[in-house]
Amino acid sequence: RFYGRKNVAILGCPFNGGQARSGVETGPLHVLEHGLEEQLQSLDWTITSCKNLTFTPPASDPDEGKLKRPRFVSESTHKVASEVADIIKSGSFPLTIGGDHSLAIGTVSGVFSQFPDACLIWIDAHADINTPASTPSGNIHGCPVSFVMGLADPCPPQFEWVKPLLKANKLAYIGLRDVDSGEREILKKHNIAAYSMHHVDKFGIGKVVEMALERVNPDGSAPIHLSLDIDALDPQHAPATGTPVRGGLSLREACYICEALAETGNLVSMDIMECNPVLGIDERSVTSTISAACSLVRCAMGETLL
Ligand code: NNH
Ligand code: MN
Ligand code: MN
Ligand code: MN
Repeated sequence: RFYGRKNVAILGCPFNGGQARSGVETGPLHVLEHGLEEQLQSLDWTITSCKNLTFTPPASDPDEGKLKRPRFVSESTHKVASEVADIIKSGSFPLTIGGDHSLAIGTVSGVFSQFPDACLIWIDAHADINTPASTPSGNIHGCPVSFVMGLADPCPPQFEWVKPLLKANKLAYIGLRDVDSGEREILKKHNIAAYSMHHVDKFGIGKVVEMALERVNPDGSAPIHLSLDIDALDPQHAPATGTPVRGGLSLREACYICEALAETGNLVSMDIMECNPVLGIDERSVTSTISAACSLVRCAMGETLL
């Protein structure tokens, strides 16, 4: 397939405008300082580019209804969308390092503009499918999925560039355990494949991944975009993140998901989001979070145990 060449373009996105806690913008630097480029090279990837985008907040950015910093998020994610699309056009695998998860408005838009039949696997404690009406916080990192599905009705004027490229039957979640009531209704209404920690406990991670792929990619041929929020992991493995929720995926369960997606041979793009090194209580908690993020990327990009 297309990715037989194993070219990767790393896109560092030091962006924090989708939520209120500063520090998440330093995530990309920490992940790269941990040696991710060398690690990918030892897995036989050629790094075709490694760049950090710069995001400058607009001088004026009034709330749009409940939504906070709508212009900053829109302009930043628009830029990410065009970078991701360009990377794919150039024949590389976009690996996007956040930054907060609102960035996925950009990554999903970019991927689906090039692979209209793609599916999306969203690994997170949260569903991030709030609409401008349902968001309890106004933080856009809790809304990206609703934006790329076109559920925001009316679409906030700042986000008119976002096309509804993602269909409900092309989306599956794993790891959910903190879902808002409005989000729960949306998941039900659109019959979205959503596997919570309850399902992971009940069926085991192997079966859950199999069921998720069967739902979104029944014939096994669709390109896959993986969007991974580090808070999907239990805080004991990834404490340095803005909204930790106990009772999460073990490091091995999360690695397994990534390995299983790599095994399909259809993974075309990946996000690793929401590492916030500033929120680590000590050096060790920062290092464990960053090293977990690097492990997950390596597993998704072909690292095997034997
Ligand atoms: N659901 C909450 C909200 O919309 C929290 C979202 N926070 C996240 N999502 N970290 O991954 O504000
Ligand atoms: Mn550092
Ligand atoms: Mn989350
Ligand atoms: Mn998220």
